[in-house]
Amino acid sequence: MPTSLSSLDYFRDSYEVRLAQLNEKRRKGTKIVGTFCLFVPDEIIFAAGADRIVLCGGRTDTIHLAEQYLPRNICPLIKSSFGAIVDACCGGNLSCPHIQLVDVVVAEATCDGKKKMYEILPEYVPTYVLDLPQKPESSEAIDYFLAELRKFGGFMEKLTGNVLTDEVLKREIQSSNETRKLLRRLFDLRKLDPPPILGSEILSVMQKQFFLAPDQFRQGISRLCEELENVIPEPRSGRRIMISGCPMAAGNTKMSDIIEQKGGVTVVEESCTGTRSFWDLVDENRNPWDALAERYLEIPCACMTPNDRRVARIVDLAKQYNVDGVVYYTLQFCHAYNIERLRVQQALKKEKIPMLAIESDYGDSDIEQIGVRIDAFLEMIS
Ligand code: BJ8
Repeated sequence: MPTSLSSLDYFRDSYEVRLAQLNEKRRKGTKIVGTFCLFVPDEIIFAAGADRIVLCGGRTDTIHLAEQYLPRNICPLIKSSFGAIVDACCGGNLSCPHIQLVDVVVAEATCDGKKKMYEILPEYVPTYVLDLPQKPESSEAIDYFLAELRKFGGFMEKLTGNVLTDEVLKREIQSSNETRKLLRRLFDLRKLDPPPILGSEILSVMQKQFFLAPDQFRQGISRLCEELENVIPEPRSGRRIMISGCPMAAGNTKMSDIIEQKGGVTVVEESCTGTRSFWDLVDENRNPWDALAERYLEIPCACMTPNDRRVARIVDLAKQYNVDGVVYYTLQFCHAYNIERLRVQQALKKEKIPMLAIESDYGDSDIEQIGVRIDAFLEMIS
């Protein structure tokens, strides 16, 4: 679909600029951390004087490589990410050049598939695993997570040789909050009816959030907000859809594309490539470690139990964005999101908000069939 938004060019060009920046930083001795999940706080990495890039794979072409090592029946995000690493480390091929840039992977104990993949990673790249309590609302969880974050801080200090002070950490918290507030401003614009921008356009921007440097990303988001606020953009009409579920990592725009090719318009994504990454701020008036532990433990990921917070958030977002329907998106074999679907469906049903559940991988073979189901869903809610 054609776009008239010139600020999106900034994001298209930003990739090469960032790659050059990362190479230069490495040359000068800055440590680069690769991450796979929102639960790893950027603030700690930056406060220790390192940089970070996200390594989550959204592409199909590395999956067959991963399948030589891992079972086929695990989620495509894990296979795609692992395949890129194997390709780079064993084949020397840079199907994804990012792994060559990182000094260490900071992984996290979330779903079983990722946890087990992280046990194999040290054969290819140094890996540190941040542990997470699985019941974030239990009374012991916050202390446990706080201790884990402090341990991680110690690890980062050793890696970089820098001392991680509270003062610098507070500065990084402010910086990350600034990004979160800007994203709120951007997403608020999507509440307009019709929205001024397509969901697929927003997704391509959000997929760069944890790859670009924070100031580089903020510059682009500011420009985009200003353009959407000041230039009267071409309205994007269609049934208003929320996508809720698994992350859509760079390379995977399948769901968003199908919805918009069929005439719907995605107005919000309840996802780690959507609201989950920025909705809540870190409290700037508290001890920075306590504030980080509290905020990060509140990320409503389906790997946590119970996860009432997410169910409530989805209903709230559906109302705030005045959606006509929710497409519940699960990556194939992601049991956490797949099983949580039932509770989400029940909560939405109570509010009379229609929902369509779709489970898919990164391949093309089901595009037509998903299209037929989306067509029928859009017709039903019109
Ligand atoms: S905070 S959603 S980024 S764990 S890899 S859980 S799709 S089976 S990515 Fe995630 Fe952190 Fe949670 Fe977000 Fe399922 Fe696949 Fe596991 Fe996945």
